[in-house]
Amino acid sequence: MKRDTKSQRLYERAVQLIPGGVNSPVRACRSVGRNPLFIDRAQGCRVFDADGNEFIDFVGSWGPMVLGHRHEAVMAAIEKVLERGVSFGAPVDLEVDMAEMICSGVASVEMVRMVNSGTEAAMSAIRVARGYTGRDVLVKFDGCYHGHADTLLVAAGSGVATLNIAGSPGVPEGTIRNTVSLPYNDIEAFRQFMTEKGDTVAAVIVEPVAGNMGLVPPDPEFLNVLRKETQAHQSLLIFDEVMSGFRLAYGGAQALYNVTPDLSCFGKIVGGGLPVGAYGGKREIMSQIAPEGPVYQAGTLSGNPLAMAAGIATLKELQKPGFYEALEEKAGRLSEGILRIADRTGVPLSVNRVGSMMSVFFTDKVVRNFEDAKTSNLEVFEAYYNKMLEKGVYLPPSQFEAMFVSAAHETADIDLFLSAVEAVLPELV
Ligand code: HOZ
Repeated sequence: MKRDTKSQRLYERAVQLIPGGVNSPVRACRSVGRNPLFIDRAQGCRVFDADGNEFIDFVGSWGPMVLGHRHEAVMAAIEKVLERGVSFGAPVDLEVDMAEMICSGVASVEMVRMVNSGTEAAMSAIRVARGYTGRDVLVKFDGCYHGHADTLLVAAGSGVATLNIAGSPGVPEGTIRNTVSLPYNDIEAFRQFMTEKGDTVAAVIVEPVAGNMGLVPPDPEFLNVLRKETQAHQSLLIFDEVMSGFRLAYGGAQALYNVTPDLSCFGKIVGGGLPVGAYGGKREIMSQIAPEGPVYQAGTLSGNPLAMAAGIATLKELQKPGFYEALEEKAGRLSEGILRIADRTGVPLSVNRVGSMMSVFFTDKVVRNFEDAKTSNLEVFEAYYNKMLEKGVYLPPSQFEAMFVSAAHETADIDLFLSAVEAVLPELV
């Protein structure tokens, strides 16, 4: 790996003008003890930094790049729409096409509203849930991250966990007074809360497969219990599928686990790498949103033709026969390979995986919730991250993030990752 001279010079400029030198905190690499590499370009499953170093990319822009970078169909779709313009602030045919694709792809979604980020999707879904039910209380789960809207910055995962920020200054106590966070996968704690307070609960929001405390799958009955208890108390169940949507199955985690939420949030993949978010669900709920109903939500660039074109092109590729099966085979090869090597080298680690999302935790515990995830040895994770980077493997710079396999990863790329792990793990013991 060549010295990161150009990245360093860019960082020195950036840090003068942008908080932490970055426009989103985790990518600052603070938790892995280094300055960030500036990425110059990407192609397929590879990224190339400002100094010309080449890496196999397992960040995938934090999830959107499920096809890999610069997929020909996505690039062609963007180039074609550029001939028409970039933003009109008016309805565009592509928004209807996107709405039809989401509603036909996800059985629980009868109506959908496009926004510009996962944060907007989650905050809007919560607002319409509160407007529809006339209730205020929101239940979330420790370690889940649903964006940085004030009401959600309670025991959050992702960057809040990565930087070990207790809540967040600037969020008035009154704003989070109605937010309750319970342990993920703790069925009894949830049942007890709903028994006592269920009739005050507007909504329960959950990552059906948690990706923001590292990857943590739902226990077999967890999602079913959320569904039953919310139904019993006329609360709404919101699946935050910003990360899992269209990644774990075309119909999302809700199709994989056969649990039907009232509202769902999407992002990342549905924009094909361009800024996007979406929320949708039952018609009787979504009809509460302005201008059809009184719940207000707006966005100048919502439904932007560029993002719609990139998202539609991406979803069309996901519809092709065998797409998810091929992804599953490659991701399974990776997770099983890592475990085999760990067994041989005696490094205490556990791997959680659902489909093409996974995390390596440096703990001997099975990681079922945020407290388990926090038992991971963060010093070992830091050493693992930096040694893998030296070997040409670009990982999420945080124990509390998931890594992603894309369709652009070939078996050879998976085996290069495993060769790097084979070399690196013994150095961590
Ligand atoms: N929400 C992103 C991952 N879950 C964080 C990306 C960043 O902060 O760079």
